[in-house]
Amino acid sequence: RLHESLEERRSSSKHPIATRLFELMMAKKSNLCVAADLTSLDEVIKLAESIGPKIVVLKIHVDILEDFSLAKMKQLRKVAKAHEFLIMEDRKFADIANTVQQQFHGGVYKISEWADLITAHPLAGPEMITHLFGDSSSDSRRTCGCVLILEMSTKNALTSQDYSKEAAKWGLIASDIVAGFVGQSPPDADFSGWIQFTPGVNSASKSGDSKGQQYCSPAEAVLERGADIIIVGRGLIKSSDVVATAENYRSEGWTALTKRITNP
Ligand code: UP6
Repeated sequence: RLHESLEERRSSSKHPIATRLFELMMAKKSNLCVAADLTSLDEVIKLAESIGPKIVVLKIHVDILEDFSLAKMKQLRKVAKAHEFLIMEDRKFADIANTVQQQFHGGVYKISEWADLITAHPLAGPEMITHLFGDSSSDSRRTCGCVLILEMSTKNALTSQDYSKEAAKWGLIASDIVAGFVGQSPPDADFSGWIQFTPGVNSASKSGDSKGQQYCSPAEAVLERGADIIIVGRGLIKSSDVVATAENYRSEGWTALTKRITNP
């Protein structure tokens, strides 16, 4: 995977959302996902309008929003359509399939109505992954991709090598559900149609956030850790010029990815 072109990888992808994401990356020359960890959806929409052209994914945590409404989510979807990026809900689902299905489709948030990608911990086992979106007739199997959390970025995370190795195997079996994974290194079962998302990226801070988060630079994430897409949160949203900062991360991330592909 690491040295294959995005075009080659797009053609081996088995999930329509991963296919779309490869296309967006190539068209926008971007492998930047911004973690819009703001507490107001109005603010998220404003941020998305300004940095939309630079990013391929906007990642949110719907349960930290104080002004959530489905009407506002529709507005965000319009921005996503206009600027061509995907919306990832970083819900980190982690329960039995029967519960997760309800969390995904129901409740207040109705995540299945607006998310292109969701994250899930493979903790509950392979059946949870295969049944995540509902039965085989569920539209969500085509409209939403699961991103498996194989490794976490934090100090002393319990996502050991054995754990992520086993989970990656389950992901391969469910390749019609899984569009990619969150990780800090390429998994053993490193299927080229999958997209590796790597959080814990911050150019300004090497030391982490004093609450267990650990950071590396965009180049390290891509060249040393195997990231296809870098996830940048506070490194961008706390900056005084988010558009300029987005351009810096886009350019650093994309240069590193191009270098990895062209100089194996
Ligand atoms: N995230 C991590 N590490 C993981 C998985 N997810 O940091 O292993 C998510 C966090 C946050 C973002 O939930 O939304 O990525 C990182 O934000 P930061 O850049 O501000 O630290």
